[in-house]
Amino acid sequence: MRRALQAPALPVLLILVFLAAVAQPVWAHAVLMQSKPTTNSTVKGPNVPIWLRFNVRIDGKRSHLQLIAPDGSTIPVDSPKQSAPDVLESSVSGLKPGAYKLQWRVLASDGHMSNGVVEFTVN
Ligand SMILES: [Cu+2]
Repeated sequence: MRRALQAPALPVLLILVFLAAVAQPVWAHAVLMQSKPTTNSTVKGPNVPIWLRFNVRIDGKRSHLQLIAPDGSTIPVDSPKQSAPDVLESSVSGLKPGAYKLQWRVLASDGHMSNGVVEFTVN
Protein backbone atom coordinates (compact mmCIF):
# COMPACT_ATOMS: atom_id res chain seq x y z
CA MET A 1 0.00 0.00 0.00
CA ARG A 2 2.70 2.48 0.96
CA ARG A 3 4.68 1.63 -2.16
CA ALA A 4 1.70 2.27 -4.41
CA LEU A 5 1.31 5.75 -2.96
CA GLN A 6 5.00 6.62 -3.10
CA ALA A 7 5.67 5.46 -6.63
CA PRO A 8 4.02 8.36 -8.49
CA ALA A 9 5.22 10.92 -5.95
CA LEU A 10 8.89 10.78 -6.93
CA PRO A 11 8.45 11.54 -10.67
CA VAL A 12 6.05 14.36 -9.80
CA LEU A 13 8.54 15.77 -7.34
CA LEU A 14 11.36 15.58 -9.91
CA ILE A 15 9.22 17.38 -12.47
CA LEU A 16 8.42 20.14 -9.97
CA VAL A 17 12.09 20.55 -9.07
CA PHE A 18 12.98 20.68 -12.76
CA LEU A 19 10.29 23.27 -13.51
CA ALA A 20 11.39 25.41 -10.57
CA ALA A 21 14.99 25.34 -11.79
CA VAL A 22 14.05 26.14 -15.39
CA ALA A 23 11.49 28.80 -14.49
CA GLN A 24 13.73 30.80 -12.19
CA PRO A 25 15.49 32.99 -14.79
CA VAL A 26 12.15 33.87 -16.35
CA TRP A 27 10.46 34.82 -13.09
CA ALA A 28 13.34 36.40 -11.19
CA HIS A 29 13.24 40.08 -10.38
CA ALA A 30 15.91 42.18 -12.03
CA VAL A 31 19.24 41.79 -10.27
CA LEU A 32 22.19 43.96 -11.21
CA MET A 33 24.95 41.75 -12.66
CA GLN A 34 27.52 44.33 -13.83
CA SER A 35 27.87 48.06 -13.74
CA LYS A 36 30.03 50.94 -14.88
CA PRO A 37 31.05 52.62 -12.70
CA THR A 38 31.58 49.44 -10.69
CA THR A 39 30.53 49.43 -7.05
CA ASN A 40 32.97 51.28 -4.80
CA SER A 41 35.18 52.28 -7.71
CA THR A 42 36.77 55.65 -8.34
CA VAL A 43 36.21 57.19 -11.75
CA LYS A 44 37.41 60.30 -13.50
CA GLY A 45 35.00 63.24 -13.75
CA PRO A 46 33.38 65.47 -14.68
CA ASN A 47 31.57 63.34 -17.28
CA VAL A 48 30.69 59.82 -16.21
CA PRO A 49 29.10 57.20 -18.48
CA ILE A 50 26.61 54.88 -16.79
CA TRP A 51 26.12 51.28 -17.89
CA LEU A 52 24.06 48.70 -16.00
CA ARG A 53 23.53 45.07 -16.98
CA PHE A 54 20.82 42.96 -15.33
CA ASN A 55 20.07 39.24 -15.14
CA VAL A 56 16.84 39.59 -17.12
CA ARG A 57 15.27 41.71 -19.83
CA ILE A 58 14.07 45.01 -18.48
CA ASP A 59 11.70 47.69 -19.68
CA GLY A 60 13.86 50.77 -20.21
CA LYS A 61 10.87 53.07 -20.62
CA ARG A 62 9.61 52.16 -17.15
CA SER A 63 13.04 52.22 -15.52
CA HIS A 64 14.54 55.16 -13.71
CA LEU A 65 18.01 56.30 -12.68
CA GLN A 66 19.02 59.11 -10.37
CA LEU A 67 22.22 60.19 -8.73
CA ILE A 68 22.68 61.36 -5.14
CA ALA A 69 25.46 63.94 -4.94
CA PRO A 70 28.02 64.23 -2.10
CA ASP A 71 25.91 67.04 -0.56
CA GLY A 72 22.79 64.83 -0.59
CA SER A 73 21.09 66.60 -3.47
CA THR A 74 19.51 64.65 -6.30
CA ILE A 75 20.98 64.89 -9.79
CA PRO A 76 18.60 63.80 -12.54
CA VAL A 77 19.96 61.25 -14.99
CA ASP A 78 18.82 61.34 -18.62
CA SER A 79 16.36 58.61 -19.58
CA PRO A 80 18.39 55.46 -20.03
CA LYS A 81 18.86 53.93 -23.47
CA GLN A 82 18.99 50.18 -24.09
CA SER A 83 21.81 48.82 -26.23
CA ALA A 84 20.57 45.33 -25.27
CA PRO A 85 17.35 44.09 -23.64
CA ASP A 86 19.10 43.61 -20.29
CA VAL A 87 21.18 46.83 -20.38
CA LEU A 88 20.53 50.43 -19.35
CA GLU A 89 22.88 53.18 -20.47
CA SER A 90 23.05 56.86 -19.73
CA SER A 91 25.60 59.45 -18.68
CA VAL A 92 25.97 62.36 -16.30
CA SER A 93 28.10 65.43 -16.77
CA GLY A 94 29.56 68.16 -14.59
CA LEU A 95 30.21 65.94 -11.57
CA LYS A 96 32.49 67.42 -8.92
CA PRO A 97 34.89 65.20 -6.96
CA GLY A 98 33.24 63.26 -4.13
CA ALA A 99 31.15 60.24 -3.25
CA TYR A 100 28.02 59.53 -5.29
CA LYS A 101 25.18 57.04 -5.13
CA LEU A 102 23.53 55.87 -8.33
CA GLN A 103 20.00 54.71 -7.53
CA TRP A 104 18.33 52.44 -10.05
CA ARG A 105 14.74 51.26 -10.24
CA VAL A 106 13.81 48.94 -13.08
CA LEU A 107 10.85 46.96 -14.34
CA ALA A 108 11.81 43.35 -15.07
CA SER A 109 10.30 41.00 -17.63
CA ASP A 110 8.22 39.35 -14.90
CA GLY A 111 6.40 42.65 -14.28
CA HIS A 112 8.05 43.39 -10.94
CA MET A 113 10.00 46.50 -10.01
CA SER A 114 13.28 46.18 -8.19
CA ASN A 115 15.84 48.72 -7.11
CA GLY A 116 19.34 49.13 -5.83
CA VAL A 117 22.28 51.45 -5.40
CA VAL A 118 25.76 51.64 -6.90
CA GLU A 119 28.14 53.76 -4.83
CA PHE A 120 31.19 55.26 -6.50
CA THR A 121 33.62 58.13 -6.15
CA VAL A 122 34.50 60.80 -8.68
CA ASN A 123 37.99 62.30 -8.57
CU1 LIG B 1 9.59 39.29 -9.85
